[in-house]
Amino acid sequence: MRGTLKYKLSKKIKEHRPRTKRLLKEFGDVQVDSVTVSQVLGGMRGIKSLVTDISYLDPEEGIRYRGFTLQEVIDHLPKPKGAEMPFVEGLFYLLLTGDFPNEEEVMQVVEQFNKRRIVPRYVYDVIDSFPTSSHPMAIFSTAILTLNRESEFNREYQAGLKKKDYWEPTYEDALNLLAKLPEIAAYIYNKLYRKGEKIQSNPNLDMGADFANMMGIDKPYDDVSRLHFIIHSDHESGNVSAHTGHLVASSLSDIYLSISAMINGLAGPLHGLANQEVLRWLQAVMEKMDNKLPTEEEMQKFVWDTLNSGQVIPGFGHAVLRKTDPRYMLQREFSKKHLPDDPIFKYADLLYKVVPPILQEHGKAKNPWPNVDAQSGVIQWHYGVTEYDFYTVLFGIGRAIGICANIIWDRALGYPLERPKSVTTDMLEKMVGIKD
Ligand code: HAX
Repeated sequence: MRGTLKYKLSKKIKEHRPRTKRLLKEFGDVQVDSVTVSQVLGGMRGIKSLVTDISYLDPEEGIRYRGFTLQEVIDHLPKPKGAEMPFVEGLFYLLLTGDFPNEEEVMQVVEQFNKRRIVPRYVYDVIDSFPTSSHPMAIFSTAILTLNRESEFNREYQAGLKKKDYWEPTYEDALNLLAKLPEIAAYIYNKLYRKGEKIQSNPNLDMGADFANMMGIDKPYDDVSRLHFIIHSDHESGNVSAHTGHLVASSLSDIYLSISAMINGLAGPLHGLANQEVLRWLQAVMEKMDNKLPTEEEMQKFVWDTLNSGQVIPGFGHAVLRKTDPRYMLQREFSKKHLPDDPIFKYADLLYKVVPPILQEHGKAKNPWPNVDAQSGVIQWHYGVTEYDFYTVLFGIGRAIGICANIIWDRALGYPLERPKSVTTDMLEKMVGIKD
């Protein structure tokens, strides 16, 4: 066990535990934040009430994983031979430990994932029983849920597990699940859109390359997958998917139940589904334009038409960010290098120019800039994944990595059952003095 990710993690956990314990014991009454009526009625925006050391989202700068910007993460994680993007398995190591793995350490994680990637037959049966008209996110969530019978955590909990050891079987469950997600996703894709042709997983490949293999798409789709999974993995713990995963896991539901739940949150159009909505929106414009690139004025009109009909412009705005999302910029750079002449990229780039000033003039959105979802579908489309209903499944594979890392640490640090308090409207009216 010495030298493995699990060993290193156990050392990090031992070092970290006294910090949480001391904060609770000596400083438990220190005030962190206060809460206003608009926050209570406004989706708890900005209330500081969660802890995670895995990522931090600065409104102006964007996400940092373990203190590193995405560019630093991409520059410093080891890469497969000849690849432009790093091992996704190395990212999991970084998120869990806070350290960049060396080549040997990353290869150990790749091997761990490879050993655990076989998907039980009954999962395929459940997927096959869905009508082909089902949304892939519903199938993905159910397939993950079905795996709950495999949970080591449940088995050990039933047998009488000590609280300080909860993280260990949770770690095993997390690896067992993450290793299977690419195959489950590719199977769903092939069932829905490729008449059920199944391409076998290749145990000699890393996660990104094997996913490209099972999707039947040539290079650089392996790098597209690595980039996609890495940049979508975590965005602090208050967004809908991360928070759902954390909340469900706080009742000691296993990883399978928790990740299935977070996938359901990700499947909403204001969250992860926005990446499919962007493509749907662009396709509608392309149809109206007979595939010609609109002029700036024409594009402005399409944007205003959407706003005037009371709909949001998908891929723009953010609950926390107040600048262009660095995840958007990374994908834009990738697109400029690999698909500069792609017509949909040109459409998306025109939107980048046209939408922010319109949203500013419209005067509602606090952040007029593009988010991650404004670009991710454009790249997928270019490499042949044109079935945009599938895009959020890809997001889900990435997001599961960060949420699993968070849940393992939640268990290691003994974070309790989550239970905020609610009030009634009457109570609020009394608090502000408009009712006796
Ligand atoms: N187009 C039009 N109106 C927008 C807008 C957009 N892109 N973004 C925000 N607004 C509107 C809101 O609907 C809201 O209107 P009302 O006051 O009438 O309700 C107003 O501006 C204020 O909203 P906000 O405070 O700026 O934004 P929120 O924190 O409430 O919501 C959202 C953040 C991301 C949900 C929002 O910007 C949005 O709906 N964007 C489009 C959908 C999208 O791209 N979602 C993906 C976000 C990234 C992500 O989580 N990916 O998974």
